[in-house]
Amino acid sequence: KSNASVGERVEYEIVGIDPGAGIMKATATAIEEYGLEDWTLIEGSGAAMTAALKKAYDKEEPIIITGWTPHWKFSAYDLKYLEDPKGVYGGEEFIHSIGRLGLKEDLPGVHKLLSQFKWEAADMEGIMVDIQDGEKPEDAAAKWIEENADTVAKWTDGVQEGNGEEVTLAMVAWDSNIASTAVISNVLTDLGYEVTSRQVEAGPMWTGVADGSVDALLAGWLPVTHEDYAKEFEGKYEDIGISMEGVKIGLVVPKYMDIDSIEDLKE
Ligand code: PBE
Repeated sequence: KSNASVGERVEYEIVGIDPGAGIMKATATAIEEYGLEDWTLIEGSGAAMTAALKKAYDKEEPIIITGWTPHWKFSAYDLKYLEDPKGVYGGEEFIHSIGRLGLKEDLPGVHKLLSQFKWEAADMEGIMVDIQDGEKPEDAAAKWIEENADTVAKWTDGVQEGNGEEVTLAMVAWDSNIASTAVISNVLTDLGYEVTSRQVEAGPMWTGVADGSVDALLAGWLPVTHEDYAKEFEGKYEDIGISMEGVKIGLVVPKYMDIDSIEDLKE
């Protein structure tokens, strides 16, 4: 068994997430570019992926997942990205706040807040860890806001308060997006807005902003992850600004696996 290839040991499966995620599209491209025709990308969800990761990790079994940073899994487990010499997953990614057209005119306070919303991977990861440890997203967000009043004061600087105006944020149940949406919802609520977060799939998240049925999304990962969505809806949304730099997507494995590169999946 020890002579078995990585492919044999994981049954030629890469554990993916929801089919609309950019990382799924990138992984389909990786399978093509690296000649991994024998491999299957399994569709599921972020929660199913982390459950599979926990199960394998606890038994020190091999597993390959579609992973991204920031994410609590890197705090909970010793993991590594597989090198991607062909650059299929891009390099440094950025998280953009994307608003519907007309948001600035209709809800200038919300627009200004999003244009000033900027934080670090460690901030988001701390909230993700608390949620993973069992805290409700709104409680973890409230705690973070309390402990980071200076940062939040920069976001809200000069922001017009609300008077019960409704704001709808579209989000996908990615742990990272749950954290960011909880924080911004909390800040907007404190400012006097009436916030609804609408959980959808990635495609509908972008569609909702583009057709104006939701006000904004906080998980616009660019330039690579959501490139297709950004192109498809070009001109139908406003890129309000970058909330986080230095984020990343790729194939992730436990450090105890003796492979380092996506090329090692091909034998
Ligand atoms: N993610 C988290 C998303 C963007 C945010 C990396 C899973 C995606 O792949 O589309």
